Amino acid sequence: MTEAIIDDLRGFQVYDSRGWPTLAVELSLVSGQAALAIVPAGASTGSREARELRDGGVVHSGRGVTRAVEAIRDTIRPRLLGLDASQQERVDHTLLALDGTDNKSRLGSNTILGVSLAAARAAAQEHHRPLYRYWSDGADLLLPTPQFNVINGGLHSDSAIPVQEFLIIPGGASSFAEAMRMGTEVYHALGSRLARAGHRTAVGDEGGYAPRIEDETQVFDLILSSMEDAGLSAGQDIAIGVDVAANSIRERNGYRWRREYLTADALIDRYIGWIRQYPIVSIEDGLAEDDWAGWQLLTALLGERCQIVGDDIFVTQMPYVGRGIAERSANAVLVKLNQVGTVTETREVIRAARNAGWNMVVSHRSGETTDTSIADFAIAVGASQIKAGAPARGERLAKYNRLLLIEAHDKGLGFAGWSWRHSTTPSTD
Ligand code: 2PG
Ligand code: MG
Repeated sequence: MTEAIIDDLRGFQVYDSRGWPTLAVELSLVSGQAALAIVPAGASTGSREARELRDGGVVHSGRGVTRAVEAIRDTIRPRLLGLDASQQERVDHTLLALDGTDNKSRLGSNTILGVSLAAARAAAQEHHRPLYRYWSDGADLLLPTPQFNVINGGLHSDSAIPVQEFLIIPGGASSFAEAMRMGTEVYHALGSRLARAGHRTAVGDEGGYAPRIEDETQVFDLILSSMEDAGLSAGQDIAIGVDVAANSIRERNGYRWRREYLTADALIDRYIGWIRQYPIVSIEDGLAEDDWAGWQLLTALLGERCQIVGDDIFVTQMPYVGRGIAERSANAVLVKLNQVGTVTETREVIRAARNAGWNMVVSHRSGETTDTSIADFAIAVGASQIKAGAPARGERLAKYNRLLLIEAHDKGLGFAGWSWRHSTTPSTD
């Protein structure tokens, strides 16, 4: 393999989709190839996520990343110049050794991920391979089924709906392009319905609508009607998913659901009720990150017919994913590169999940940029799904459009569709 020797490396403070500072990393090779990576940031974060390096102080409410830029210049650059960017593990282990902490608190997960991704991009270019092919480990490549977030609640909007994300999942499509058509048609039908019903149609952080609706069953009904408006069969062509992001509603040992206080059992009962009534195929973070017993119960009761996805509980880190596999806490993992920090560590999680027969959903963050690495990553690691927000707003469409263009150019790729679904017939009991 040709070598991709790192010649220069530089960080910059740029801004994300919420107008907060974030880090861009430019990495160039001796050959003259140069690549750029920009890192995202979450709002509903797990407490065990690797730590970002932020400036603190008053400017940008403490969220500046000039210290990350300096860490690249003073600490990382001197050690990385001359290394081969195609040796991803070596690059990543060098970064981890320089950091030397358990949670990346010295250099920051944002700093480390920016460099790790920029190295991968530069190496792919040097080898004249699209990133998803460069990253692939030889498995059959599939375009992931999109999960479009069409209603934003929780910490992602001021809608006051406790559920953070209502997702529509067009797994009955035969191609990614058809999935986009279904997703956008339902999104537009939903916008019209909300407007007709006198709800506001302002959107939240991920491009989904943020209406003020008291009862989540009303949201499910609106989504179902919008699927009908678009001429789609709910449960067959397209289904529903939710990300409850239950960390945000955790209160003492239970959960705060608007005016009610619910135990984990009562919350799980509520989910069972939803699943009986609606074609819901995926529940993410139905319980909080510390509620391991609740997760086990949820998976035992619903895991046969529903995808149970762990995000904040696993934070894309091996010890937690390993425990989840051993304890059957879920049957799918949400994959966010910036929860752990390097491409190499994320791949370890992917390997473990794949060996356990778990589904994988590669995910954006609520604070995003036009960086499209996750689209390529999802294909390369064989993730059956990708979650990148509504089919609206440039930073969300950047990922979906990247997948559309890959599908158009590369006829060797299939589409995941419902291949990952636990039960393909709507439940009637
Ligand atoms: C989530 C993500 C992305 P955030 O909870 O799954 O939708 O949100 O980036 O705010 O953690
Ligand atoms: Mg989540």
